[in-house]
Amino acid sequence: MRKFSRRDFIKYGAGGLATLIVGSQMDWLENRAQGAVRVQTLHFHITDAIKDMVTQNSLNTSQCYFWIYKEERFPAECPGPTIFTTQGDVVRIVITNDLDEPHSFFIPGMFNSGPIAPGQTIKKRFVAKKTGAFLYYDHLNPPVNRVMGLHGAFIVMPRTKATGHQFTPYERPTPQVQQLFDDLGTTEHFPGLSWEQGDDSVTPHTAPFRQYIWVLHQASPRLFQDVGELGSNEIFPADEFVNKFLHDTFVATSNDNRVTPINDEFNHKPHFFTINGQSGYFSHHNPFITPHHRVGEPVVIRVLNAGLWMHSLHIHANHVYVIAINGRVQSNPIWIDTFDIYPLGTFDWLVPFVRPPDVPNIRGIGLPDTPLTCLANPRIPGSTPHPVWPPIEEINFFIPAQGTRADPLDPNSPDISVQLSPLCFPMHDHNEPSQVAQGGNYNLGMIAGINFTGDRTGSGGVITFPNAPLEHPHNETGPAAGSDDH
Ligand SMILES: [Cu+2]
Repeated sequence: MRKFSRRDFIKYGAGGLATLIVGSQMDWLENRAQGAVRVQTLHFHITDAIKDMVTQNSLNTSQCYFWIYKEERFPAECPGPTIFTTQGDVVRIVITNDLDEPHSFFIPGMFNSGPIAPGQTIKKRFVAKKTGAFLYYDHLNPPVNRVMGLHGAFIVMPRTKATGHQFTPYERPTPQVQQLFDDLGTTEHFPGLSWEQGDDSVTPHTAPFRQYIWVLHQASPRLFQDVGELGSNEIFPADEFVNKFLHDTFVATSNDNRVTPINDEFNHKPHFFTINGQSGYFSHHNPFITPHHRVGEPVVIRVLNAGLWMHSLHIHANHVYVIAINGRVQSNPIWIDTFDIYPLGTFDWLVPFVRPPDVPNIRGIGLPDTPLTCLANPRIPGSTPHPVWPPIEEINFFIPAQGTRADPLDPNSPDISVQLSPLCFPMHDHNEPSQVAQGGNYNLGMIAGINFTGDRTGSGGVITFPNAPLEHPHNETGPAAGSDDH
């Protein structure tokens, strides 16, 4: 049930996903693997919130009601904060249920709070016994409570690496995945850094253990409102929820997503498709979601589907290795650019951050060697034949031309030129309905990207393209940094 008196408001596009590290110190943390708040105990409230969605503006109000896990030091958001810990660590958690029906906190195979009654606070502890990327969620009245927004990511890192090997994200990687990580930064195929290596000597510097968490979700303002408006002792029927979410008749004519009042004709299908609660340009330009790295700086992306909808994520610029599926480390880490994920599914990608394959070279697409030479460009004064990489023509190009004013008659109006740097590539979902928002706003859906900010594998040493973000998400000086002995 909705609690108007205590619900939170979520401002859209506020930034990255809040990150918490719980438990003891660990090697990868001491290496500044994650910029995050360190805590000994998680303090969660199960509560509700109204969020301004991606299409919200003063003419077209567009809000959605959610149930959320709110960690007490962070602003309200769906999903809940990403929690990092290390295998073997004890996780302490205090959870209060501020809503009017029983809720829970559940991590498959690791922890089950059991039902937490309305108004009740529980205090528990558990051991993070296996490595990997897990969803934490409310598993009561499935899938209603989870899909209403009660979910987040729980990442367990290995305490050590195997002797004579490089770090992987797993306690027991398969030999094939171990080989892949051992090859990063040590072979001709993967020049640059290994996953566990950072570099403080450059600006912006490169953190070790580069890792991104993508929690996928779909939001239906009409359906979530119906759940929120139930009486205090009522439980929304799960089969009705699923049926409306998936099969309600599509109505394209209403633009009314408002929580109050809402158009009775409006359908119950999802209208918003999010990664870490963001979509469209908010996710695409967010360096906490879209990796921004140089060639030779491999990253891991953990993808977790908290929703009810299947997605098929397609990443450009690099093929990626699928190193784990649904928690299982792969013995055949296939090399792909598109991969399916189902409700409650997870997969881990290793993005090698090799030179983008559209750069012509001698050995073949994406392979490391000398780039071919391009002709002089007659449109660029003084252009002479030069290697096609680094992409100096692209990164030095402006659209429209530099110095173009918003008002051509006013020399003091803003320069509206945009530099084509860093080199940006999309990641989008091939399940087409997810590319829109609110039934039709294209490119405001489930998209992110992969951006190349430089190259550390060329003969000229480490180079950085213009406009690389200075605030690195996995950096102790990042916006979420801090510590707490709560
Ligand atoms: Cu594509």
